[in-house]
Amino acid sequence: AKAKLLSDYQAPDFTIDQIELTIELDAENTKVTSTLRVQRQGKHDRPLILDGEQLQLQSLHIDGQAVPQQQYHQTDSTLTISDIGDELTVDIVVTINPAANTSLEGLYLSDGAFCTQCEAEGFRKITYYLDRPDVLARFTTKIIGDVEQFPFMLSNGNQIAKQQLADGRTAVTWQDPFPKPCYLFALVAGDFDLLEDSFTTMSGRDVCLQLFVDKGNLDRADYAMESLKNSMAWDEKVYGLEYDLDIYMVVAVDFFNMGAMENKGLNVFNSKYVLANPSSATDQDFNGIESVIGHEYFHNWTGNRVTCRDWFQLSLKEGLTVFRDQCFSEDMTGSAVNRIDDVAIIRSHQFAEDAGPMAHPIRPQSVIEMNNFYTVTVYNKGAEVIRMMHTLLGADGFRRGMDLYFERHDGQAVTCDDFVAAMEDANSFDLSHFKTWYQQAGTPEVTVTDHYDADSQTYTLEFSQQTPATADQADKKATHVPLRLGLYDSDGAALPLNTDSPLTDGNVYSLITDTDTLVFNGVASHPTPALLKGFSAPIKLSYDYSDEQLLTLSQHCDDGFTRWDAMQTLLARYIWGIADGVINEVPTQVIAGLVAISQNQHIDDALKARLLQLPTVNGLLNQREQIDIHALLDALETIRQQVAPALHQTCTSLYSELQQSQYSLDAASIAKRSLSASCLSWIAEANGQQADQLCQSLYDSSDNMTEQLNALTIANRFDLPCRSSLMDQFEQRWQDDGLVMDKWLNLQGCWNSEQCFDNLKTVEAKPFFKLTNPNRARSLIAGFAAMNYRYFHAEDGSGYQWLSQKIQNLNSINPQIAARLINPLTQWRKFTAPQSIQMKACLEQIYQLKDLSKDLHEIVGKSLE
Ligand code: DPP
Ligand code: ZN
Repeated sequence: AKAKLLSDYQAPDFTIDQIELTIELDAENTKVTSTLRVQRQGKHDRPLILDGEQLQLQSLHIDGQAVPQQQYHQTDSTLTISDIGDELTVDIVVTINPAANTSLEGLYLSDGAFCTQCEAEGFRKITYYLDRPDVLARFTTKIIGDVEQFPFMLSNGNQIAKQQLADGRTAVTWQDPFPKPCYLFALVAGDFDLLEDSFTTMSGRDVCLQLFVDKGNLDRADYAMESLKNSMAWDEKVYGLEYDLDIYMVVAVDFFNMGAMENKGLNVFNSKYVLANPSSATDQDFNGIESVIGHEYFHNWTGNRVTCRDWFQLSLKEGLTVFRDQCFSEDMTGSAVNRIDDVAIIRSHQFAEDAGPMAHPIRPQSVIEMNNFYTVTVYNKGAEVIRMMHTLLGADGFRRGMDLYFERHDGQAVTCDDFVAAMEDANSFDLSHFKTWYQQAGTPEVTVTDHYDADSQTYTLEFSQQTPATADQADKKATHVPLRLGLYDSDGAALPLNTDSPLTDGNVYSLITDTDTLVFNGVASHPTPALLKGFSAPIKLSYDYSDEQLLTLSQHCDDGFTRWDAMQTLLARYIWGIADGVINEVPTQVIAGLVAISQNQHIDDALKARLLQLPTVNGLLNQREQIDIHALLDALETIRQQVAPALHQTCTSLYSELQQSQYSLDAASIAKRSLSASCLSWIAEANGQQADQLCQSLYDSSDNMTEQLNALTIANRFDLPCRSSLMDQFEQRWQDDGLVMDKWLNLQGCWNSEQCFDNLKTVEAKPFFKLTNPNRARSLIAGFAAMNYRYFHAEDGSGYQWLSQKIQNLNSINPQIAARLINPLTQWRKFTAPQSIQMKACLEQIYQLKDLSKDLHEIVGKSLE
C-alpha cells in the first residue's frame, strides 16, 4: 500500500450533488441501487473514477443506457468509467454481504441489527462513489425490509414516505436536506426500545429527540438523554449554535469500533457511551457518556455543517470538537479536576505517541490507512492546540473567530488553515508562527532557569525551547508556546506580576523564539514560579524546583493543575531515584507533605483524591529513555510501601467519614467516592487484612457499580483473599450483560498474579467473551497488554507472545481493532534488553504474516523502521 500525501491534494475531477439510494436489506445479500447526479469540474477529459471495495457489481447505466464493458474497468478498489459527458446520471446496482462483514466498517450486522460506519472510508463498502469528504451531496435513502423483523428503519434527515410493497416488505424513505459527504451517511434497521423527548431551540423550534436502545435497556437510557439536552442548551449559550433538523436520533449498538459517530441527524453510538444506571455503570462511565454525547452533538456544527476538505484535516473537526466537549464537561461539573484528567491522557498516551514510531503532527502529512490516524494526537493534542488559541485570544476573541468561521464556511469542506485564518482575521492576531503546531510532531521541551537579585528586587526567568526529532521529521523549529505564569511567596501566596514584557490576559507569556528572558520588578524575595498553569501548552517543562517549593505549590497554589503537577513531579523524582538505585528512601518531608494533604480540610475531595495518587506507569515511561521496566515497577512498589504506613491512619478515618448513606450522582458525591477509593488503596497497601474486610463489606453493602467496582479493583490489584469470591459473585450477577462484564474482563486482564496466564485461558473460553466484539476484545486484551505491566513484560516473553497471538487472530477479523491493540508492542524502543529484543521479535513475526491488513502493515512497518 502506498502512502497518500497531504501535499498531493487535488480538487475532485467530478462532483456528485445528489444521490438516491435504495437499500434492500438481506443479511447475506443486500442489494444497493444508487442514482448519482455527476458533474465534471473544470475542463479536462479524465475518466470518472469511483471508489468501491468488496462490492459485486450487478449493473451500470449512464443516462438510462447500459454501459458497454469496454467503457468501464474494475479493480478491487475502483470502478473507472471513460468517455463520458460533463453532466450525467449514473445508475449502479451492487450487492454486498453484511453478515460476513466483521471489520464493522460499511454496512454490517450488530447482534441482528443492521448498522453502518462510514467514517473515514466505509461508504465505499456500500456502493461505488466518490468517497472523499469534499464531495457533498443531498441524500435520499429508501430502505426496504421486513417490518416485523425491523420495526425501525432509519437514515439521515427526515422520514418522507413509508409504503407497504406488494411482496409484503416495507419501504421507508428518508431525505436529508443538508448536502453532506458520504462519511456522514448512516443506516440502521432493527428492533429497539425507544426513549423519546423533545428540545425547544432558542428560536423556538421543537426538535424531537429519539434514543434507540436494545430491548430491555430503557432503564439505562435517561442519562444519555439528559446529556443530549444539556449539550443542545450549552452550544446555544456558549456559541449561539442551534440544531438544524426537526429530529435527532441516537442509536446504541453493541458492535462498534470507536466511541460513536456523528452521522447527520442519526448518531450511531457504542452502547458503552449510552447505557448507564447507578447499579450497572460507574461515575466514570457517566462522565464518558456526557462527554461523548456532547462530542457527537457538537459535531453537528464543527464537522457536519463545516466539514473537512480531506482526511489530513481531521483535527479541524476532532481537535475542535474535543475542545468543545471538554469545556462542556468542565461547565457541567464545575470542577478543576476535569483539566487534570485531560492532561493525564496527554502525558500518559499522547506523549508516547509523539515520541514513538507513529509520531505525526496533528495534521498528518502522510497516511497509508486513514483509520490509523484517529489518534490521541489528532484528537487530544488537537484539542490542546485549539485551547492554546482560546488562551491567546480570550473567550470573547475565540467566539468572534468561531462566528467568522461559520459565516465564511457554512456548507463547505475546508482546511485547518481556514480555521486559523478565521481566528486571525476576527481578532487581528498573527497566528502564522503558531501554526507550527499543525506541521510539527513531537513534544516541545521548555527549560527554565531563574535568577533573583535582591538589590534591584528583580526576578529573571530564562526560557529555552527545543523539540526533539521524531520518527517522521528530523528538524524542528521553535514554536509558539503560551505559558500561564504565577509567582508565589514562601507561604504560597500569589504575588503581583510586574513586567515590561507583554503578557496576555491571565498572565500568559508567549515564548516564540529558541530562547528568551522575562524580568519581573518589585519582587521582595526569591519567589516560587508556576510556569505552566492549567497546562497552558502540551509541552514538557523543566525547572529545577526544590522539594520545599514543590510542597508549597502542591499545598497552596491557586491552580488545581499546578498543585497536582507539583506533587507528581516530587513523587516521580523519588521513584526514579529508587529505580536508579541512587537512593533507598523517600525523604520524610515528602511523606509528611502527603500526610498534610490528606489531612487538609480546605482541599476539595476530588482534587485530594488526585493529589494522593502516585504517577502512573505510562506517565513515568514518557519521562525517560531505555527503561528497565521491572526496576521501575519495583521502585513504585517500594515507594508505596514507604508512604502507606504514614497515610494509614488518616486514610482509615477519612474512609469511614466518606461513606455515604445515599447514592447520588452530584459532583460532591462523586468526589467522595473517588477519594474513598484513593484511601482504600492506601489502606490496602498498609494492611491487607483490614482492606480485605473493607472491600468485602463495601461490595456487599453498596447499591452502586462505582463502589462495587472500587472494591473489586482493589481486591484485584492487591490480590486480597476476597478477590476470587467477589469476582465470582460479579460474574454470576452480570454474565448475561456483556457491557458490564467488560469491567470484569478488564480486571482479569490486569490481574497481577503468577496465575494470570492460566487465568487468561479460562477467561477467553467464557461464553460472554467474543473476539469479534471490540468492547470485549479491548477490555481483556488492553487490560493485559496496557495495564498488567508485570506480566505483559514477563522475563520469558510470554506476555508479548500472548498479545501477538491475539493480534494475529484479530488481523483477519477486525483490522482496525488489531491495529489499536498492538500499540504496547510498538513501544519496544523504550525498554532495555531483553524486553526490547523480545518485543521486536514479535513484531517481526507479525510483519511476516501473509494477508497482513493495511492497518497493521503501516503500524508494524513503522515500528520496525
Ligand atoms: N468522528 C467520530 C468521532 O470522533 C469518530 N468515529 O466522534
Ligand atoms: Zn469526533
